[in-house]
Amino acid sequence: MSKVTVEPGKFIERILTLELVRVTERAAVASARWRGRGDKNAADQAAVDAMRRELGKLEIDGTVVIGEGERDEAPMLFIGENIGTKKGPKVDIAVDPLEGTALCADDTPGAICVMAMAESGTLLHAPDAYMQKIAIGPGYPDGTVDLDAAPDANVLSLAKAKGVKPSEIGVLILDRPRHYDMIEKVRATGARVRLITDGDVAGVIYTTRPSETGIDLYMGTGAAPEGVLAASALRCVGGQMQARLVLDTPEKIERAAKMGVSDPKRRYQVTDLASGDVIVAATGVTNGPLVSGVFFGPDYIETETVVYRSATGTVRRIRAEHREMGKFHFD
Ligand code: VTB
Ligand code: MG
Ligand code: MG
Repeated sequence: MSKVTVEPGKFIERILTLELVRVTERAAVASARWRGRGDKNAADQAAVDAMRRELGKLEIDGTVVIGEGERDEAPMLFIGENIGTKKGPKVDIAVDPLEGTALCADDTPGAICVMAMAESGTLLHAPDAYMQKIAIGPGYPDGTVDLDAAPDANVLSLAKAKGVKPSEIGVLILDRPRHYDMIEKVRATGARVRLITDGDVAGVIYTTRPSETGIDLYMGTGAAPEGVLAASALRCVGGQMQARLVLDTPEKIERAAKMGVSDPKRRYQVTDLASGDVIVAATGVTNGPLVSGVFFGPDYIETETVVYRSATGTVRRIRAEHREMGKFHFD
C-alpha cells in the first residue's frame, strides 16, 4: 500500500480522538433506546440529534462532507454544514449517525454509530450513490485482490497470499439479489460466505481482524458514503481497498461532477478515498463482531467504542460507564 505522509504540523490534534468517542457514544446511547422497536427512522433521528449536539461543542472549524444529504432534504448534518465552535482546526467531517438503522430497529447484530474527522479537503465527497468495493486487511502485497477481477480469482489469490486453503477464507457480502452470482462464484472456491442485511462499514472493518471476526475479504456493491467511512478506518491500519462509484445515469454523473468527481469511472484506492490524516470512531448500538452494543445497567450505561488514528496507526477500544446520561431531558 502506498504510504501517505502528512506534513508535520498538519496532524489533527490527537486529543480530538477522545472527543470523537464522546460523539459516537452519545449517538449510540440515544439510538439504542430505539432497539427492537421497529422504527428505524426514529432510531436514526435520535442518533442524528445526539451526534449533532455533541459535534457542536467541539473546538473545531468543521465542514460536513459526508452527512445526511443535501441541505434541502436534511435539516441537520447536511453536506456543507459548518460544525463546531469554529475556534479550532479546519477539518472534514464524515458521519453515519446510525449505520444499520434496520439492524437497530430489529435489534439484530452490527448497528454502529460512526464518524470520521480528517484534515480539511482530504475525504472524497461521495455522492449518495452505490459504490463497488473490495477490501482486505493489512499484511498482504499490493494487488492481492483486484476490484475488476472475478470473485473466485480474488478468493484464490488471497488464500495463496495468506498461505491457507480457500476453504479457510471468510468473505463478507451484503445479502442482495445483485450479489447472487458473486456469492455463487465465491462459494465455488470452497470459501465461507457470511451474508449481512446491512452495515458494510463494519463489514469492511472486519477484514482488519480476521482471526476475531472470521472475515478476510469484503466484496460487493454498497453505499458510497459508507465506503469513505470504511476506507478511513482501513487506512489507519494499512488495509487495502479499491472502489468505484456506480454512476449509471446522466443525472448521477452530473451530481457527482458537482461534488468534484471528474472521472465517473475512476478506480479509487483507499488513499484516494481518505488521503490525509484521519481519525475514525465507531460505537456499538447492537452487539456485533466489531464492538458490543449499548448495555443499560442499573445505575450506569456501558458503551464500547473503537477509535482509529492514521497518524500513528493506533487503535483504541474504549469501554465506558456513563453515570450522568439519562439524567437530563435531552438524554
Ligand atoms: C449498505 C449498507 C448500509 O445500505 O451500504 C447498503 O452498509 C447498500 O444499499 O447499512 P441498499 O440497501 O440499497 O442495497 C445500507 O443498508 C443503508 O445505508
Ligand atoms: Mg445514515
Ligand atoms: Mg448507513
